[in-house]
Amino acid sequence: MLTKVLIANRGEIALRIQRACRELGIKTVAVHSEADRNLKHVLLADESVCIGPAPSAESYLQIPNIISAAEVTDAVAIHPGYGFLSENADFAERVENSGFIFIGPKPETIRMMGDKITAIEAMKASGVPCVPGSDGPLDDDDERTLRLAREIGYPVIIKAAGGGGGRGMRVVHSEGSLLNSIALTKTEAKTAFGNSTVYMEKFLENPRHIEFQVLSDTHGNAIHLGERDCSMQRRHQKVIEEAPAPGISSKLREKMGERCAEACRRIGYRGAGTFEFLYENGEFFFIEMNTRVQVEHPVSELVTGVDIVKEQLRIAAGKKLSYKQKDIKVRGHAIECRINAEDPDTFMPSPGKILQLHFPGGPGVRVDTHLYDGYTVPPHYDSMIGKLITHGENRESAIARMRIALSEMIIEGIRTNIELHQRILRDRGFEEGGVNIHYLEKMLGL
Ligand code: MV4
Repeated sequence: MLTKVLIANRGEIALRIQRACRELGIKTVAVHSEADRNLKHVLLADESVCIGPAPSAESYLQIPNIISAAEVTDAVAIHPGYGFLSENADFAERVENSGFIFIGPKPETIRMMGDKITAIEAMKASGVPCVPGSDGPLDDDDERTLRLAREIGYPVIIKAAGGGGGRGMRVVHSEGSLLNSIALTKTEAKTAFGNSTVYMEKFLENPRHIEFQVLSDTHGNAIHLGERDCSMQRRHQKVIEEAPAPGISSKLREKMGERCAEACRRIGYRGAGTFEFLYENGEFFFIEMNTRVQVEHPVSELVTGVDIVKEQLRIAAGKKLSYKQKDIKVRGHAIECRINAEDPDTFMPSPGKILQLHFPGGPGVRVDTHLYDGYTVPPHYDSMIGKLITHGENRESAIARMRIALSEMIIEGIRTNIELHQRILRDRGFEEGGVNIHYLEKMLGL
């Protein structure tokens, strides 16, 4: 096994990674900014190194500082968590060139998935269904572009190859605005991503966002852990996720999951990954692949019993996956509520000192958080301060447990979105299950 892992992240995921390391007997190095000296995982780490001032750009995004910290502490591997440098191919490359193991895919795989056009190409070639579209970049031949859009059928969506996660896209409803919209998207893409390449897809009007979790080792083995429904979102920020996705048959799950796993084998994927799909009228359409562990990984862990972070560490150590596909059964239902330090009305971040804290418990309740009594949530980072996850024999039971858990939870001193979760958990549409990506924004009157 790995001897010492540097955790290049903060907050709940850093703590989650530290716990997985401890279970496997791996020593941990915490790196932190000047504002994060009191993070729970920093206080608990075997060693810790300050890597810069509070702003992420000067600390958690400083590649040389992180690699130096690995050097001085004799870490053998670096876990990037999610966000920050987790999907930065140059970081992965510099980690490997410095003699450390990057806990994630090969740099060239991250690069391939970072370019949405090459990602779609690879998936199409591997038999993963994709959205009807331009099958590559749009060129300067306006007649060809107009013809293409007519064939696909309006509305279409123009997306930046370097975008993703909702950045760099524009919906076009009719031919009159197509060329101008493409020009605008290209200009924005050049500024935002340094790459003006754009592509076109059929715009799906009312899809659900469903994603498949995969694990792939360095011995040619790849499995899937079923899917998660992440449709309950606001402004591209997921609010609630669940597994399995309501209404997806086990037959369709196995078919789609196997296609994702097969794609992993074909491209020599390494580690944990997520295939993002839009799901509409009973059909799946691949849109993007994420090459990191995701915030919502716990719902897949609760329904399969697989510890995804431990598998990441084992894969990075060159071990084979602990499971074959036949060992993976989706049991019951899990729901995750993302707890944010934010104003319930304006959604503005609400950092500050935690004056009173009480977490729920009982059967099927999991709390992934770095909060503790007296901790001060700094203003410099993402407002997510934890995740409340429940598991039950079925969806109704997971919902019942979540309602109770939310009612037990006390976070005083800062404002949180707990009331928003209580509202959603009482909502009829949510209760029925299978809402689309626009549901929450409509419910909030946005
Ligand atoms: C789409 C789409 C409809 N049709 N692509 C937004 C985030 C990025 N990952 C892709 N996104 C979308 N791509 C086609 N062809 C609608 C969205 C979209 C969306 C997707 C998932 C979750 C939330 C979303 C919110 C708005 C738009």
